[in-house]
Amino acid sequence: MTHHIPQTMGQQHGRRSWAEPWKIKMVEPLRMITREERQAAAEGAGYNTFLLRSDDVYIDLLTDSGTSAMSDRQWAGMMLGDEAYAGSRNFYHLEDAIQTYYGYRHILPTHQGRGAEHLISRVAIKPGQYIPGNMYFTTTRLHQEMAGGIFVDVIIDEAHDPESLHPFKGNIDLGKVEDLINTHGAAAIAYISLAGTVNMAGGQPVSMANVRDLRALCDRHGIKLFLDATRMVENSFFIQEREEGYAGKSIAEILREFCGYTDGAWMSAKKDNLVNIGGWLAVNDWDLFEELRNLIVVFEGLHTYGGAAGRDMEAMAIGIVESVQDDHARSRVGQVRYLGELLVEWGVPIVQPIGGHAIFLDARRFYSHIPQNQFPAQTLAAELYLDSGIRSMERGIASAGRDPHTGDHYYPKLELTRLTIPRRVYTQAHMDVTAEAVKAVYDARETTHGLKMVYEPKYLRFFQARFERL
Ligand code: P61
Repeated sequence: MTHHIPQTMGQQHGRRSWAEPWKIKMVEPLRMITREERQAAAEGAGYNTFLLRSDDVYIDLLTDSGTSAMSDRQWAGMMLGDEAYAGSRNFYHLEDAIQTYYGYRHILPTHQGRGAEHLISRVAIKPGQYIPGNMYFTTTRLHQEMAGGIFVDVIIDEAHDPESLHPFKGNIDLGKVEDLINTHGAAAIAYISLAGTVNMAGGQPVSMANVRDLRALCDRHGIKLFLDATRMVENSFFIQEREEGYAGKSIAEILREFCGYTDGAWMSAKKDNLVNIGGWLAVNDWDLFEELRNLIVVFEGLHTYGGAAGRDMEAMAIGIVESVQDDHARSRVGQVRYLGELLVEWGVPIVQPIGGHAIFLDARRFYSHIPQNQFPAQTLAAELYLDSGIRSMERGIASAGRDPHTGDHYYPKLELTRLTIPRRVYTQAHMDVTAEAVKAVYDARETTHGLKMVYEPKYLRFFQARFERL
């Protein structure tokens, strides 16, 4: 027998290892149920991972939204909640953190990201106007459509190709925006909707050069540029790593510069900002702010709490400061990358380059024998759960929904299953278990059949749809 010398993660990559910049103070036990119980749970959930009880899940990679572990500082901050109806001190802490790290002037807290999307869509879109954006996001596009707007995808073509290795696959194709302006006129554009690390494309970043060029284009035509800042910290990490001139700048400096090219932002604080619930909306223009500040009292709450408790605003303010630390960002994206590199090494098809918050399995290549209208990505999420109790999320035809004008399915080029890594929650061993489970499902791919949808809700159907096995 040859003697095998074990290697650390760092040694496998020819470098020194790094570790998470925290240690664990409190744990939550996990439970694994039997294969028979998982079969019953999957059937009961209509093969939709959103309908599973979390008690029936072993490793939960459904989402990185609201699933982060808070720090001891954040929990201490929760005890300092000032639950006054008006003018809570925690609001001013949050306002200060957003002004300092994101750089926007006027801030409104919301209950979560879609609360902010609702308000900005209502105020900034006139019925019939176009909203060019770097790939759709489910809630973002729905609020734009419900405000009477027409979303137009202007992301670069490479974003729709899971095998393209373009380093900034979240970039907007300025030519596509110019074409839209030439056809309809600048007045027909409500604003440009730019997202950092584009979720549906696989967590792909936008370069600083791209946002700078967009700013210039917007200035030439008098169009506003709004940012979905949900995962902008992770986007800033990729700029630091990949873009010339940024290796020596901190994540905080990069974030601030990037936001500085935009007119405002909405945020799901449940991601980068390391809280379990919350969001915010921020703009620089006073008149726009006045309108938003008035509307928020109708839908969210008074402008100094929006949809949040004082304690939650405090946790957000502290989370913002923690999130922009370079070692946090590196270990966060590094853990995602660790899982992805194992899968790439084993020949499992995933979206590349590996993104910031999740591994996206390419269900089209994974199940090349299952046609898109038999929901290959939904099938893969169900199979992974049945194999190992790991919960993932469909990001393909079910998520894309239907065109509101024709009623037909949207047929997205990307048919993906997302393994989303919560921040500061799981260990490297959980990533190993996950990688091996994906490999087992991949090895059994040829005998797997697709699904049919048997119940379809009207809005955001993927959340509550039910399926049966074919
Ligand atoms: C997620 F299946 N994301 O990724 P809210 N912008 C962006 C998001 O990623 C985002 C929101 C706005 C979730 C939760 C979720 O189809 C789904 O705080 C880039 O969730 O309201 C949320 O922020 C909305 C899961 C949302 C979904 C929609 O898991």
